[in-house]
Amino acid sequence: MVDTASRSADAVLEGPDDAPGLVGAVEHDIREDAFPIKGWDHVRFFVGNARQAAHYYSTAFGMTLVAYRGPEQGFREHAEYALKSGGVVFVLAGGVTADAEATKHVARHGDGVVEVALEVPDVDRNYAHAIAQGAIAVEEPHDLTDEHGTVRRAVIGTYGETRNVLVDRSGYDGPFLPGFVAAEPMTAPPEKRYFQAIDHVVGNVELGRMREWVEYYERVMGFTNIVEFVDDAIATEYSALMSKVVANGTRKIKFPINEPAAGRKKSQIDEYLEFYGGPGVQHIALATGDILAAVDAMRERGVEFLEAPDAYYEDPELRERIGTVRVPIEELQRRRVLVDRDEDGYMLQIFTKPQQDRPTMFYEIIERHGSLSFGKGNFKALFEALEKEQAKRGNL
Ligand code: TYF
Ligand code: FE
Repeated sequence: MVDTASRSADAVLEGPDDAPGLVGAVEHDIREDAFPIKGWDHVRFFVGNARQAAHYYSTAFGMTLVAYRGPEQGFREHAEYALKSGGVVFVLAGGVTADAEATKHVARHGDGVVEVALEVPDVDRNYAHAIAQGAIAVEEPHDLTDEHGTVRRAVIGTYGETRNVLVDRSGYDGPFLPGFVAAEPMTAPPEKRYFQAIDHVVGNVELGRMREWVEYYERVMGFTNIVEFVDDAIATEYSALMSKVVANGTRKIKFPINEPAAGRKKSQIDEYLEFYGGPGVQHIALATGDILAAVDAMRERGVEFLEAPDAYYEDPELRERIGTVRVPIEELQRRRVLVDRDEDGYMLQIFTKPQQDRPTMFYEIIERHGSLSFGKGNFKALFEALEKEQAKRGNL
């Protein structure tokens, strides 16, 4: 297939995708780690109609189709579309047959994340360490090869039916993974990408099981618990949840894990677990250098965001807590962008509404300025906005 697609995509996507400040990364030598990770590789979704989903991520999220594999390449079960925005790579896989893996997964869960893939220097070493530490074995290390080279890959299990894939792509120079062919963008890529890196990927797990999954990542991947939100932080009179964040040494890879907690109302996490049919990925936070432009462009293209009330912006306590940020508060208010500050700096964030028919997965857009915050100062306003939507669905 022609090369112009990957060339035009690269032109749009050039520039630093992994500036450490973008995702709150810190100086750290991964050679010291028992489970070294270079960064996020990609996120793979099973969806009901991959062609149409790829079009939505192209038009509404400003992503660019770079690669494809399906029946035409001899993969009879699935049609898979790989899209990029800077360093963010999503793979949307849809079932072509009634008994395809994706078809069955979608019947149970609706559209959702099945694989969170991490790039590692040595798949065999990471896999061996993980298994020795009690990781759930899914696929042993193996090679994927085509005319562009070889990718080494292994898979371990995590919460629900979600998996962590380990990838070493140092021996490969093709459009995405062996078996994929380069593809033309579906629609003209935007002049400026809306986001360029994954900041964190959040999992929802059953009541009482958060600690277990936090310990899993501590043991298997050598992660450390960097933040936690216990009942008093989140389980106010509002929808209750508990959350702990584990991260690798560079802080590039951050996995918050939520569980429901008893509150006055049905937890947003319970709603997710009910409609997804078990644990899974709740949200992906996408880092941007310009959240105002991103939100404007995405709204214009039909993406719906949660709306913080005017009271949030007019609260003198907020202005006191936040101090000066790069734009007047009115600019944030106009777009319903939230802001939080900690001892290291500040961050701007906003959340989409669920992005599929079921009230399950959604996205966060985040612009960090020194802070490694997860938006604790915004929980009250955020969860009130979230519950307004939950109530509209009759699930509160
Ligand atoms: O990732 C986080 O922890 C924050 C906080 O429904 C959060 O973004 C937690 C739950 C939720 C929305 C945001
Ligand atoms: Fe988040």
